[in-house]
Amino acid sequence: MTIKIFHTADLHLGMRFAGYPEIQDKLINARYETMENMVKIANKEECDLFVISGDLFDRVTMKVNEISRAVKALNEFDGELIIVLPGNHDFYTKDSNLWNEFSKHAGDRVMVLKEPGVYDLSQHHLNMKIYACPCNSKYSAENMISKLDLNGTETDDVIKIGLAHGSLEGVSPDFEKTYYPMTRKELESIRLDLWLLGHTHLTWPVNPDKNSRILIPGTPEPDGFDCKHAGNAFIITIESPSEIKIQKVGTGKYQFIIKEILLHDENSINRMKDEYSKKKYQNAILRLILKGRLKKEDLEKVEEAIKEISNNVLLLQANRDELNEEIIPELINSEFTQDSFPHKLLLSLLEEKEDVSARAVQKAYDIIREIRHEN
Ligand SMILES: [Mn+2]
Repeated sequence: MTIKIFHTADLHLGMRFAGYPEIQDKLINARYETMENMVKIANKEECDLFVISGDLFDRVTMKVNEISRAVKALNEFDGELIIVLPGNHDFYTKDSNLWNEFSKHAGDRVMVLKEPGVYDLSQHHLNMKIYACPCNSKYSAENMISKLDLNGTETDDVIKIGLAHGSLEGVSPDFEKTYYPMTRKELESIRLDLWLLGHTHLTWPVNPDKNSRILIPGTPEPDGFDCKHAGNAFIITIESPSEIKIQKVGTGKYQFIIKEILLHDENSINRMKDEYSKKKYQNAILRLILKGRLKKEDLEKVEEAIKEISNNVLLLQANRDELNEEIIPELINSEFTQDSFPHKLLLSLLEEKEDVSARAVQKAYDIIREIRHEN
């Protein structure tokens, strides 16, 4: 029997994006839209099982309407079962308002794996056992794998899938070891067919192959400039324990992009304008770090280009800290005392334009300013 799984994690519904007041509502909404979009993809791909490996929600204090909106999206799944693992942001406790409210809205095809343990899915028409390691607090120095009863894993011939949320050594940084730390060695030593993890927002492996047995989908909707991918999930087709196909699918709506651009003339300004006016950047939160030295009139053209790009992308942050006016006599006169050493030196270098490169003048100017600032 072929089983097809849609695997996601770390959607963080309810993330606030306070640093982006202009587009805050759009970013908050996008995460719900991505949830809906993922269910649509899973339905189109005829997945049997929809798995969320933790941090569906950003925090345990979600509003009732936010929780019901999430469940409503999940209830649209056409397959056999949706399983949700509480992560370290949406951890489970007995008095959890979040998960009690969630369960009120969830249909009978939605299962929250509240306690660590082995869940047999045969009553949901799936020849499969889930080894669940849910979180019960925000931080823990120990992972939940030790809580699992692993008797019988060697002989049992159903598909066995581990579900855990936490850091994986060498993949997701966890310097203080407070995020349920796991190691690959530890996971591989347990005879399960597959581990579906969550926690880091990066996708790992970036390009999974038929031998990948530990999977981290990363966040399906980018949440900041640290997220270098466009939002991913995995579709896993299991023919048998030895025949597993893994496919990465794009799921995100918005993307955060940082680019460093060196501007040296009008052409380079136009190239920048043309590139970032393209349709593919319409859903970008774009941070341009502009560098270089330009004539005064070209600096004005940069501002025009910035305006135009702003109209195309979702949000533009232009950093001009390293964009300066070109060195010309007027600039030297305005910055240095008449006939002082730097004034004389730089003007004479400018006069030798034929033999002294613009870069050399630039360097002299920068060094003089550096020394001046140190004193
Ligand atoms: Mn997490």
